[in-house]
Amino acid sequence: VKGKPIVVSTWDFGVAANKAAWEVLEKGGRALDAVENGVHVPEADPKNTTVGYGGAPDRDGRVTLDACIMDEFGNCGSVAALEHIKHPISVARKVMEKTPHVMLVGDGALQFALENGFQKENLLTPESEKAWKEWLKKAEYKPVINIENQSYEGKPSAFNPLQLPGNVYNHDTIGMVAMDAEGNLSGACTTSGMAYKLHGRVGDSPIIGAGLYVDNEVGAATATGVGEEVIRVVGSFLVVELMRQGYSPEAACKEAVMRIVQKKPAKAKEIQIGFLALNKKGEHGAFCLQPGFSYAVKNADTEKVVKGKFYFT
Ligand code: SD4
Repeated sequence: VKGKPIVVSTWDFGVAANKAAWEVLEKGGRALDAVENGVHVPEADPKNTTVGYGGAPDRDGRVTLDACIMDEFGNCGSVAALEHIKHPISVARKVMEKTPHVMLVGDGALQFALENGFQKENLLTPESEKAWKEWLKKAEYKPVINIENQSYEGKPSAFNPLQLPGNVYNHDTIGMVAMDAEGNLSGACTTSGMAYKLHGRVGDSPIIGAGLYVDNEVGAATATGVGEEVIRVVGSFLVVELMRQGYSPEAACKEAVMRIVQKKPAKAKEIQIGFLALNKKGEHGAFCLQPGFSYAVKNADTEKVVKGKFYFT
């Protein structure tokens, strides 16, 4: 089945990322190349403090990145707790293509990246270092949920030229899923993780099935928000399996959110999680716990930001 190319990605910073993905898709390129190209944008943006370069560090001041990628054949690659490399998504792709493994972590992932020609860089920007030092003054020596979101609330977004009025400007992981002109699906997910997390903490984003899942027969899904709760329900895999059973993308995302609410009702009230899905027909949808989640859509006819529906009002 030939498809009409489309790319969707989490949050309003997805607009710029989608543009880069679209450059590949509109030329008839592969969805895999599109999503890699797309998420490079927030990874390289120092103003984006939740992905790649400029990402908030862990509590010890180290920027540790998580990313994964998955293609239409079910191939996948992932890196977790990777330091010093600006584009973890491309290291994840190399793990997928050049090794018999799916996942490399920490020092091993860095060693592999350096052997494959990636440059070692300092990813801690002066701004992110300053914010971390500010946090250290009170230093609640535990991860703070979505602290990165608080600094954005109510402020105009630096990322989104298509701002939604009344939106809450929170951002975290970028998850992107796309369909190319061949009708094939791929996805990518990349993040600096929870701000001021314990050193060594890994979220959902690099975990295949949790932060991202692609099944070329059915659809693709990705997640954003507090990774621990997404891992617990293997969220993105769940969304794709629900689409297989006939759920629309939005209904599948809603059901996955409900699973989290049912399992941890008290916890669910305090956190944000959003799922975003795309099916084989090119239909997309999202659902999240709290207001404030948005996602960006681009195809030949449209470029827009859509507000995610949410459970808690
Ligand atoms: C994670 N889903 O690591 C990512 C992003 C995040 O608060 O920091 N959420 O859990």
